[in-house]
Amino acid sequence: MRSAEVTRKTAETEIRVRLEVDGSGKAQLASGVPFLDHMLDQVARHGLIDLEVNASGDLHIDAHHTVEDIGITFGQAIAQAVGDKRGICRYGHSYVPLDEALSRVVVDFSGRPGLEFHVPFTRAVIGQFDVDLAHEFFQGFANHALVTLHIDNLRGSNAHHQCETVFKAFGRALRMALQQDARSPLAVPSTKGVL
Ligand SMILES: [Mn+2]
Repeated sequence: MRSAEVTRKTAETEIRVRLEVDGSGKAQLASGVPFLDHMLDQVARHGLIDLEVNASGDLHIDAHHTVEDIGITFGQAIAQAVGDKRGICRYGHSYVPLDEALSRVVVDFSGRPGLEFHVPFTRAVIGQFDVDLAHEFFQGFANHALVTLHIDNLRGSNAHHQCETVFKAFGRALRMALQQDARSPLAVPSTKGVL
């Protein structure tokens, strides 16, 4: 069972993430940020990850700390669930459209944190959600899952669609990268022997 449970508490937020990598896409989400719940639901569904997120954060200030810290905690949980990365495919990529919008996400479980985030949002907010926070989520994730992550929105005029295609493609890319490689079930996929 590739699963993990991580609780992370700071003066700003308390986050609990439980996940099962080889799940069926069930999600129980209570981040306190409804649009983020909608995005995490996409990651679970399209990544086929069972995902529970509970958060209480300093939303009276804004959603910044909560969204960033959920990215961090989700990244820690993925790293814990995946362990030494033996037998995983390592690389994953996906293109996802939603009407006029198209995004591409490429991930490498390289052991090194890195984020390239190129999403020219056409609006500053989606509902109540500050679009800057999408970057914060993925930066937190990349830093703590220790992945190289390239995120590009290639096209799109509706900011909700732009954001949703990014999260869906992220889920799909995770699924591909974390899949067990049937041809190489015991090897760490690196000539270094370690990831
Ligand atoms: Mn939507």
